[in-house]
Amino acid sequence: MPDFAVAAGVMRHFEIDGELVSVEAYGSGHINDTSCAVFQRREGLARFILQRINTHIFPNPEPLMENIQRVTTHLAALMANERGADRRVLTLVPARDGKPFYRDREDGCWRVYKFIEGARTYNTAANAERAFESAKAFGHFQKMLVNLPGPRLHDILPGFHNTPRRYEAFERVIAEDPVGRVASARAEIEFAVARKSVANVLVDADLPERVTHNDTKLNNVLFDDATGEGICVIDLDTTMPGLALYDFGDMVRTATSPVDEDERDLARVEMQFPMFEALMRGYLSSAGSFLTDAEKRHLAVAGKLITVEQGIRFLTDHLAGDTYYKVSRPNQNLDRCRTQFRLIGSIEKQEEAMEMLIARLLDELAG
Ligand code: ADP
Ligand code: GN1
Ligand code: MG
Repeated sequence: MPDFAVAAGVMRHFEIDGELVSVEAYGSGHINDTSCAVFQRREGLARFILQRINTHIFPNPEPLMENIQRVTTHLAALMANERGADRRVLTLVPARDGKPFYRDREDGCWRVYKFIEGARTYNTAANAERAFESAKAFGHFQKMLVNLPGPRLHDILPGFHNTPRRYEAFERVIAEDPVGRVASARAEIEFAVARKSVANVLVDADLPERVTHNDTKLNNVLFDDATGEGICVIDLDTTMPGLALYDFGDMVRTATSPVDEDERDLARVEMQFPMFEALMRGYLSSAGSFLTDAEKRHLAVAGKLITVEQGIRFLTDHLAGDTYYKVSRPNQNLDRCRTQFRLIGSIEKQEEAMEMLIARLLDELAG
């Protein structure tokens, strides 16, 4: 988190009147540094989200911010007449030079969003209604972007959800073993290698390219405190061309397990079937109208596939010496990998039931 003086120096470059009174670390993301900045203005206190973009992972903020600007402007226009429209889409605060971000003298890149009040994120779903709401919100987000006027969005991280390429990176790090951790992760490596055949399922399926979010963790939806509605999809860094099913898959990965991603008590990790059903119903309620038959046919495999991909990403980072995801304790990436693999085991036991449910819900939809 930036200290107060640094934050004040940065915030001066944004179109905000008033005086910064406090700044504190916010959220639990693995990539960017997020803070909440409070301003004293004539009308009273006002909060803002200040983010330092991780330029190690996103070295090119211009195209990234151009994507976010185009997407948020499009969504705001489509929802302009809805109740509480300004809480349903992120609003960037421009820098004083008119750009959507500010670059400091050390090449740090910063952006500011209006704070959406009266809403919060959750790391775990707690109940089926929340799972339903999250999937409905992400499906709605995809639906509203089906007709995003051209040109194609920038491909911010090429191959981001190309699972076979993730396997290649995984195999490279095993061969190099840069920090000597391979020997102590044999069981996890074996588990991952045994699931390699699933990696190609979506890339080989000839599915339509869409504008997708690509980081549809449960905690990237803001839920209204009063109604529980999933009101706003946030964390738009990876919104770019992609496959709808990776988004659905990541909902299954993050909303069906009752525990945090780095839980050490693996007995607590499971794919909770009622949550899966709620996700399917929520997603189909908003995305059912535009998904093609080929996409619908692959809904069942998406959760397992993305959980395999995420598991090997965490394992790759552990073997590489924790260079990508933020860690706050030793072996955290290994723990994160283990929860993913445990979840896969639980999905594998329920695959048939998942397929049957999907067939039933698709029949209902076709009605
Ligand atoms: P990260 O990439 O680190 O996950 P996010 O963009 O998801 O960053 O933001 C981190 C946290 O900040 C979110 O989980 C959410 O709680 C909060 N947050 C982000 N944007 C807003 C906003 N506009 N209004 C209110 N809270 C927000
Ligand atoms: C990262 O920023 P955050 O925490 O929402 C990652 C996602 C992973 C996720 C796993 C740009 O997302 O791809 O699924 O961690 N984002 C990037 O928790 O790599
Ligand atoms: Mg996030």
